Amino acid sequence: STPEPVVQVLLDTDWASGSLVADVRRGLGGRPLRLPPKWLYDDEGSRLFDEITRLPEYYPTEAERSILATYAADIAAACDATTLVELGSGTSDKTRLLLDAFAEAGALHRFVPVDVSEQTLRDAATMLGERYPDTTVEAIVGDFTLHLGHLPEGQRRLVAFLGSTIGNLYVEERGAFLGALADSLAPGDWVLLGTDLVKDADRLVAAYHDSQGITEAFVRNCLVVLNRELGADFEPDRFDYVPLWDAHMGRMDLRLRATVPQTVRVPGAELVLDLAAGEEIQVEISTKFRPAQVARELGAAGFEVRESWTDPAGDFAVTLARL
Ligand code: AVJ
Repeated sequence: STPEPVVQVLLDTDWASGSLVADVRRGLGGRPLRLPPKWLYDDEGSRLFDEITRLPEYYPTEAERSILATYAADIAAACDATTLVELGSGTSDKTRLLLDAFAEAGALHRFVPVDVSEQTLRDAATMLGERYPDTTVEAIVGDFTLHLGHLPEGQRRLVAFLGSTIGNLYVEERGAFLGALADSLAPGDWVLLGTDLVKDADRLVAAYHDSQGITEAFVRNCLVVLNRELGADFEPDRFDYVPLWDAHMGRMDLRLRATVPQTVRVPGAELVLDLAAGEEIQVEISTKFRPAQVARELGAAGFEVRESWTDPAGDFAVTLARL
């Protein structure tokens, strides 16, 4: 029988005691009002996100999957990694395409999925341990913005960061993240980065304003999280969902706009929020990249692009770079 996967827990199990309070104080304590997107992913948020990935309007998931399905063998052949780390691995769904290719090539010894959701991670780790008996699974329950220093040492590492999750970071956060990643790796280690690409505004807006209202429910859920975790009294019905394409910044900008003037109490963060009608809370940005920009941002952190693959429509890119 396969050994139980090793799961290292670096995250506080009590959400509210962690960085949520600090994030809310910082984000809602002044103007502009904003919340970091990581708080969208409680159990309900993760479930809604999973639904989003199956929406006809939401093209990125399928585009990235098709790239990995077509080029996983090329990726495995292009790099000499023996450890695959996946940041924000979730269900490790698309990763199986990579793991299959590496299994074929025969060099991979270890898979290290990193995710904030402990249950999702445990389930994925058990499933992968059974499916890839020759690969040691060492899962880490952690936050990729905080715990890069805990990546396993030794062996040649490939760090996969897929799904265009990097696009949820502001440009200065991306710089800090890639810099910290480079610091935690050694020369010769690899990164595999998934990035959504700039395209027609109509398609971009449709991808974040689906006809079934799933994305709207996903974004609105952050208010429910604050109510539950911090005892806040947000009334989600008093906000409109506003998805904007910001062509100048090259990003989707997902906001909640107060429809009426209101006072919201957030006791867990010792905060009282007076909102005028029309005031907006920015909940998530989703940056859309140009290939040259991906290379530039990787390059600024010391990574050199080896190869980049796109789907036939050119909607999405997967880029392999070496430190
Ligand atoms: C996969 C986390 C990058 O920005 O497209 C989807 C999140 N938000 N619909 C994205 C998301 C609304 C998604 N990420």
